[in-house]
Amino acid sequence: MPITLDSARGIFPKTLSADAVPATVARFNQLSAEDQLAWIWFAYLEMGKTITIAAPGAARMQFAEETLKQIRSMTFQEQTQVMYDLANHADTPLCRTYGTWSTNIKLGFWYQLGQWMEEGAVAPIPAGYELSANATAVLDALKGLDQGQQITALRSSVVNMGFEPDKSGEYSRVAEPAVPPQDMAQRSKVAIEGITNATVLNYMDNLNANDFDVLIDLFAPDGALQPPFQRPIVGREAILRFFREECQDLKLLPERGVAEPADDGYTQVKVTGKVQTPWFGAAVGMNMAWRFLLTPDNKIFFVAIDLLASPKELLNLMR
Ligand code: 45D
Repeated sequence: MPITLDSARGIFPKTLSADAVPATVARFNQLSAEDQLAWIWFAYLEMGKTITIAAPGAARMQFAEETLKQIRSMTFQEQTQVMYDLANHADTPLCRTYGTWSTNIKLGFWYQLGQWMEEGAVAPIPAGYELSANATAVLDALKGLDQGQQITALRSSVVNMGFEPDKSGEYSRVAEPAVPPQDMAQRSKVAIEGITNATVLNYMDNLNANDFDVLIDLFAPDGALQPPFQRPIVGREAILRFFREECQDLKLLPERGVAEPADDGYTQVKVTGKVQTPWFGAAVGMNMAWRFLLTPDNKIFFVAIDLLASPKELLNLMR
């Protein structure tokens, strides 16, 4: 059978990803806007008991600054309306602006609003507020997940807010500036038990060094990358943009893997290990798998990144 993107997506089918995350997000999406906002607030408080979010850098925040200033100068009632609009995906100028922002700018925006809500500068969730039975059930589901899964669910609730840019017609995306790649002298190299494939090792090292121009050369021209719970991003140009906009300062800590021949001279490689996000640093290690399909000349035809169902999955390298 010739290798296609669809067949590539099915390599290492025994990999168990954290289905509880999309399940929780789907339940969250069914809640009313009021319930959604309160739910995020309680989830955020719950999370804050064990881990702290890192404050976003100034470079990241400059893009949200105008909007944040505008919100801060509003009455509590207006502020609440803005938050409802965001949760309702309303078609307002502010929701359109929000829709143009990259994930990290959206997270930084809410980080700031959260701080202001705690300080009382922005309309808080009223003291003694009681979550609806529905929202409580979804919150309980979230509490049952591991931390890596919790932050993934929380992130997607933030990313999905605002007016969908696809519906805005022409729009320009707004992302923080790309950081320069890490200095050669400061780079470290990963070691992966069971893996000597240079492409896989270079993938990890260049992503860790924010060296996206070198990283993208590891991909075949029609190569694809599939982030957790998303459809594949296809082609070098789109993947490079994704790396620059969403993948700065990640820390990949691969641990072990297997490499096996596949059809047509291709090689399939599965690696498992941890990933840390700059938002939480070493406090949250997400259990991840990378499933690579490499061409005969050792270029990445496909790589899927999966959030794993449990730490036990770190040891599952079976086909
Ligand atoms: O609505 O190899 C309030 C790829 C209340 C690339 C609030 C990758 C009201 C290739 C609390 C104020 C990227 C795929 C809201 C690897 C309200 C590759 C605020 C993987 C919203 C390995 C809420 C990378 C707030 C991965 C402030 C897996 C919420 C990265 C903040 C994963 C939530 C990163 C935050 C994750 C969540 C980051 C900061 C899951 C961050 C999550």
